[in-house]
Amino acid sequence: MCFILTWFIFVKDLINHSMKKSIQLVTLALLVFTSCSTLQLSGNPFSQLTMPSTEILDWERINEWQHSDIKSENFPGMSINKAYEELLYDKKGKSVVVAVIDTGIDITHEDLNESIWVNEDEIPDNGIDDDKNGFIDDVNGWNFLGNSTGDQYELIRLLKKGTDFENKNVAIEKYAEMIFKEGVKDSILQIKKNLASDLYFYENDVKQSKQLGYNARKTGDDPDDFSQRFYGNGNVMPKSDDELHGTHVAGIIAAARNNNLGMDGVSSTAKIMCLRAVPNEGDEYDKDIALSIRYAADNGAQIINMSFGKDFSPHSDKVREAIVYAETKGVLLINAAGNDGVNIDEVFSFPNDNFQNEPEVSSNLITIGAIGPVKNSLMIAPFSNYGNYNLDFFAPGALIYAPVPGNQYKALSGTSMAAPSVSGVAAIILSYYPKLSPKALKKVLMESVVQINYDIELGYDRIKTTMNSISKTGGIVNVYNALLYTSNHYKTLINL
Ligand SMILES: [Ca+2]
Ligand SMILES: [Ca+2]
Ligand SMILES: [Ca+2]
Ligand SMILES: [Ca+2]
Repeated sequence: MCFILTWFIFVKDLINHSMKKSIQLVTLALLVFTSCSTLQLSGNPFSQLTMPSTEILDWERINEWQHSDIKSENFPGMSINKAYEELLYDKKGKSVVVAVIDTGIDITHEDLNESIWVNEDEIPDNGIDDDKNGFIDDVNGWNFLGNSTGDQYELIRLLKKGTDFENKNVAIEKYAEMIFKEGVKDSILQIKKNLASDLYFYENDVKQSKQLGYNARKTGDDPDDFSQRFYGNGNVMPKSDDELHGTHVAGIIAAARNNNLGMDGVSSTAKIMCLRAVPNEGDEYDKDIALSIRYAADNGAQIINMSFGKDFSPHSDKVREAIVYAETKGVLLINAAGNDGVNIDEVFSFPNDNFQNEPEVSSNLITIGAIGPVKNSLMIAPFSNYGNYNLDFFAPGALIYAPVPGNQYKALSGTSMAAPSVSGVAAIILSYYPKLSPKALKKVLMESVVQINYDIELGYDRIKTTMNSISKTGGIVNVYNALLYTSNHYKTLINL
């Protein structure tokens, strides 16, 4: 399921909160120099925000807020522009391949087409697997969904199979809630009676997906048979007008910077490998996700963005095996925490790097929550999931303006937007320090967050808490700090 929301939910909160104006801090000019081999940088990291701000939200600059400097500007941005201007202005970075596992991506978009990964060893549209990787005409990635658009939720697929599973009662309740909204009275009773058969006929595609007998999969494979690996096709474009999620996510990472079009992506060197595996409606299949991770790892991706998730995952072990495999190939995975406003240490969300709070199976997955454009107690987006064990840190993910198909742009909110913010930051670090392992890169991002050391209000009920209690690091990603941290600790990091 795509982690996306309509943006006005968040705006409502901002408007209701009174904010006063105060004085802006002044940015310090910093000295930058290079050495012969590894890039050495110097500057002053900014490690914590100790006081909430009372500044008024600057709506004029809202479309670029995620790039602003958390120390000197009015937004809790990732200090992207500051890093480019003060640390990287005369340095050329290497290109970094970032795989985006998502819905289709508009690779022809005016602000994105220069940033799409190209499989140089594959001749397009000749019906031949030129690079012999098992995928025919995979020029920009792969489409594991074939021609299908939406699909069912995993809980419906599980109930449909009639199999007994651990969370069956929870699944029944959720399904009952869903179809109750569609007008099915006594929905729990109905489901219990009719688990293996359809409740009644649904008319359109979206509603059909709630029918137990419906099968949206059009790829001809068995989604539970992981030995069937080559299905789908090489066309990674969106299949319907409302399939905009993947383009937005890719744009946040890699839309062309400073080209007077749309907006700036976080990374100027990222190349997007497109993996269409997340249905526009309903839940992704574990098999498509595991195979997408393996495709990315086998075909040169260094980072994988995963802006999706679900509550039920019948083959979560296979996905974790793929995550472990990706680590052996040097790949870092950035995972969105989800938009249910829940504690994911209690309500488990998939994919994840552990099973029910057991130790992590790998050191290459980071789970991200969303913040909005305010430096005060309401900075955690109210929809964002959280968790002291399972959520690593936060990143800008509300009111993020980015490309959508057809040369258009839109402001969207969700942890789906926070994850690619971090993928872009990771791409910047790798672009200048390409030898870092995923474990080292994760350490860099975790250690260099800006910590929030004042009380925050969590969720729509505004429960008073601290960033430390709701995440592992208690902070927000920051590329300026991360670059300096890498430069200062390189000798240790390179051995991780
Ligand atoms: Ca191929
Ligand atoms: Ca070919
Ligand atoms: Ca642009
Ligand atoms: Ca974890």
